[in-house]
Amino acid sequence: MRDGGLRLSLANLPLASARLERPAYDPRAVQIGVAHFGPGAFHRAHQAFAFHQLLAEDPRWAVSAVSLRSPDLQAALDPQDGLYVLAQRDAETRLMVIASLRERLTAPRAYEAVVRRLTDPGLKLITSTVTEKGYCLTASGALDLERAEIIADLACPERPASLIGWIYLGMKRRRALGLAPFLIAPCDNLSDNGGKLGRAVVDYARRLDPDLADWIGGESLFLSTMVDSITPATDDALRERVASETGLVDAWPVQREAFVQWVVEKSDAGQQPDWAAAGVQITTDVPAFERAKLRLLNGAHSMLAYLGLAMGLETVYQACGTPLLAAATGRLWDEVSPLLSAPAGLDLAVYRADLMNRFRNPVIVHRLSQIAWDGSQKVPVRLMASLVETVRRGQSAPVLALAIAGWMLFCVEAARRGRALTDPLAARLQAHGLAATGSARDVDDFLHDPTIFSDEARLPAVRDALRTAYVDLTRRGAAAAIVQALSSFH
Ligand code: CS2
Repeated sequence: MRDGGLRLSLANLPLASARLERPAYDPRAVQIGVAHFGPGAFHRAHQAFAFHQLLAEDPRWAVSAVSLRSPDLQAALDPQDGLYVLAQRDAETRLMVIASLRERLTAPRAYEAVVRRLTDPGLKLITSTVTEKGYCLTASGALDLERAEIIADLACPERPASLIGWIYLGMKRRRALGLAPFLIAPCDNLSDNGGKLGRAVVDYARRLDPDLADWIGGESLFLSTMVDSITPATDDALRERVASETGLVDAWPVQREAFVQWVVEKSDAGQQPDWAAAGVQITTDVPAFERAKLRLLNGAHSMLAYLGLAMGLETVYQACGTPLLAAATGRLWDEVSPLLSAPAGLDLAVYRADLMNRFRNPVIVHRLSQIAWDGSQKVPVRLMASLVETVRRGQSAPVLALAIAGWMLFCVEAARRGRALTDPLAARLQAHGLAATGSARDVDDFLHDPTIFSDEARLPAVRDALRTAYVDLTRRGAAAAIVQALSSFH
């Protein structure tokens, strides 16, 4: 960060250049109606922006940003009165100051403040971006009772560490106070995210307070949502640009593409905002939107990450500018498309064309290494689910198989080179990697790990497709293996 510059804050906002778009509401005159768990860059570029738009119409929907672990957000934004700059990057860049995060809390050192927030009668909604691993689920989708956070939370439910533990505690306290429950709208890249989180919370509550579990389970409190906007990590270039173009220093601005979509399940439960004023689409068919996004966008992202990194590339833009990977992306979409039914209003052919344009946005520097994180949580839902369904239809999907094999080889290479993996199952993946010999047996080792894959991934036809892809990849390298996969489609 620049030293000595004027810091972004409510008091300094009038001093910013005209380039900075100001909020259309008075940040001092709004009330908190939402608690968001996991306020990383994605939340701040996406849902916090939606609530920022909504606040111009209705002051009851400001956000309390609750970090489950890291104090970094609070340290960066408290001196800025919660303000930060969102750079919307396309042919033209818009710089907007977002003022919806009216409170920042770091849960481990602010238990009482978080409880107070969750039991505030004005609090109506919880949203979350805790990534796939934050749901603490086993490979088959049940609450993972062996996860360290869940073990700790069950032992000490008044001092939770997980989102699940916090929802339970908030519900318990609200019920005791005779307050209505809040709604919960999780915003992670998982199909049926509302259903999954709801079942995990009820399962957790069942072990502590069966009566409360029935109460939570009996209401329709969990809304599934689909969220989408490509959000590269913040870098110094962005900080510099914000400072030089606005005249104010922001310790932690965020950036995203112009495209932004939030689809929320239609429901009459609880008190909900005027979603349309927040730019949100309401539908009875969230699963169809989620499937299309997860399998096409995120599936292609993960393929580009593992195969692109193997080819020495660094960004999605570079990868899609490489004819072989662009062709593999189109082929992966051909493999996946028959498994999808388009939700009303979504034309899959147009969606695919739009996706390719988004991937080719030259001003978005989206690092493949960022996408490669947490593969054990992403690969099963983005890629393996499609491969299993294709195989069950008696068809083949060589590019999907190559993408999954690409992840396995990525883990093996990391272990061999002593490179740390960013993944909640890093230790297990490293063990698989160190045991690898470069033969088809490596695939079996990954496949048979029940913490990563469920039974269906162990179908013989899935295993055979992965063995072929993996051996090809290790022997001939990514480029030749892609050529081979492209030539063997159906
Ligand atoms: C990406 C997503 O990092 C990743 O795994 O695939 O973050 C992706 O950019 C978003 O889901 C887009 O909405």
